[in-house]
Amino acid sequence: MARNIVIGAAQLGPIARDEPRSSAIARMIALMREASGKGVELVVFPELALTTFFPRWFMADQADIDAFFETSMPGPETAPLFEVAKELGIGFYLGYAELAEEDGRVRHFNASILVDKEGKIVGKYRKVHLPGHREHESWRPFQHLEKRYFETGNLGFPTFSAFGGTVGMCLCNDRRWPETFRVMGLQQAELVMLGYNTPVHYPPAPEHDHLQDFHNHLVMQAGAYQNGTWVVGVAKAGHEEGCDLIGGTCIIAPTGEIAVQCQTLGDELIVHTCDLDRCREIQTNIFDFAQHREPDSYQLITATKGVRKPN
Ligand code: CDT
Repeated sequence: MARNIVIGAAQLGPIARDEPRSSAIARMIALMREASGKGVELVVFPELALTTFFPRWFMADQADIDAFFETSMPGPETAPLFEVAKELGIGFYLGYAELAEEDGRVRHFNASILVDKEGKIVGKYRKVHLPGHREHESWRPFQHLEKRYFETGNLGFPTFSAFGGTVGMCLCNDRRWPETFRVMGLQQAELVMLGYNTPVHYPPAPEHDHLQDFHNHLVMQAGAYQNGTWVVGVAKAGHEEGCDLIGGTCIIAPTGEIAVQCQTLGDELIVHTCDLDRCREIQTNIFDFAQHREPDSYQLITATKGVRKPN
């Protein structure tokens, strides 16, 4: 018997620096209504979906930075997204910049939430792998200041029981690290959702620019197959404030095959019926962890951050 869930991957085109959250949310609501008409139960939106990708600018004034963050979720501006989702009986994944008061201080995270069909937050994730740099680097055509504006996520990679299965989340650069998927795989993930903002141009190694789409799918397909899980990767795409972002939003089966993929670099919804029971095809065979993993031989993975000298 199948354990089907109809999933929508809702790619967003560019969001301008001066585009208000109300506009981005109206675009997301339009995609959500389209998804509802197609029987979707869960919609996945991109990373930092409420604003432009602000780490591309150096900002000295903390107030200017904080203007891109949410202090509550839902807040006054995001409430309509929750209300429409509840009205339609659709769950969603949303990436956003989170400003939290924790341990007696203000914290900044690149976060995502999972919201159930009743509009209740049932899962939260804070980005672990923050790419880019900390200081202003004037030689770059645009900055990538995630290391400056965010703290490393402090929630690990949890999985949650939701939507009739076991689901996990990550964000953008996390997808490039096999550890991300494996930690969730070890918690029986059947679906991993992730949003991304990936520039076509990578200033430190421009000779790889033509490989951005390839690397995007390569890592997500590998993560899906090696852990026998569905992966839904959703882009903020297109020409945003002078910077080209890749598209390639897709839904990947536990076999590593792309089931469906966006065709544009704008707002676009793709839909697929994902049978969570298909995870067993991989998880009880080639990647039956209990039978075939050899963790004693992997200790270096958690024992060191960088490389060590060869023997
Ligand atoms: N948002 C994000 O993590 N983007 C990075 C860009 C490359 S590193 C500067 C990514 O891994 O796609």
